[in-house]
Amino acid sequence: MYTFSDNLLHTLTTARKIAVLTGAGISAESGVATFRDPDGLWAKFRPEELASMDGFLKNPNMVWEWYEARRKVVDSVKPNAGHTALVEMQKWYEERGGRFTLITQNVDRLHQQAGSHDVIELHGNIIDNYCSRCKKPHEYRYTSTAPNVKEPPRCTYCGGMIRPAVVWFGEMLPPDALEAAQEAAETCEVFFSIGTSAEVYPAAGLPIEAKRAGALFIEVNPNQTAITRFADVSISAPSGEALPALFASMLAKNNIL
Ligand code: BV8
Ligand code: ZN
Repeated sequence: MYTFSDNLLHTLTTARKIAVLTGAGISAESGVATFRDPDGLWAKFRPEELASMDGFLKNPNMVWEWYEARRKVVDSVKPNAGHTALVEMQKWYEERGGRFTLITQNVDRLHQQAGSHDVIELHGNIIDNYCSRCKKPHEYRYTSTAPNVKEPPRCTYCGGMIRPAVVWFGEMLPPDALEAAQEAAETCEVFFSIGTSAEVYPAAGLPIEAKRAGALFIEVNPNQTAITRFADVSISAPSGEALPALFASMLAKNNIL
């Protein structure tokens, strides 16, 4: 059973500008492996080997198969109670004329599947594909029924290798997504960092930018991270439990307001 201070609940029920950054941890309770937890995706590999253009060019089939294996997981899982709580919070604030900006590093689209709207995807998504040479979008889609594709398909326009529409290490983030995320961080009253180790930049800089701009910084993570020491409130719990409990406490507090 989680209890939250009256002060925190008062702040959350009276604030009208909220920004949230999520990472792989929010999808963990759906059954999607995180990156840096001991059993994480990268426990077996180094990120540069797989999630980078160099890695892809050096070993296209291995990188392609890694993404197909992840697509298979993403295709089979559902959003969890943490995703759903964020959908309900977005609705609650918007019904009161507030602004609730959801920024994610995740590429699994579970936030959208749960019902969140206007999700800012800093690192792209694992569903779409495009040509690594001419950049044209490619229609390939992973499906659980189709025979597994062992190497990157070829572009119908230029013959280039097709790649997943994620942002790899060393690649710029989509400028409009990054700009929208920074604007939300700089103007919000409350900033949540949920399920991220805060090791990957520029995403990891957002919570600090928000705090510097005067926001209340709340971290939700069962483990310590690189930014836990800056958090005003640290909720050391799995997001699938903590977020529904927090939202329920907000509603209870609000009903007596
Ligand atoms: C950039 C998409 C400008 C692909 C990802 C050298 C050359 C180039 C760049 C750099 C360089 N050195 C450093 C950099 C910058 C680099 C960077 O930050 N590197 C780090 C490792 C130091 N950044 C970049 O390259 C970015 N681009 O800077 O461009 C530029 C360009 C050229 C040259 C210089 C600069 C691009 C970064 C994007 C990389 N793409 N993913 C894919 O998914 O395959 S990153 C990858 O990490 C995922 O997107 C992931 O979301 C992200 C962050 O990881 P987390 O989400 O935090 O996941 P993690 O496993 O780490 O943590 C999970 C957390 O959840 C844990 O804390 C755990 O405790 C918690 N948890 C577990 N269970 C739960 C839970 N929490 C709550 N509830 C639970 N139940
Ligand atoms: Zn092409």
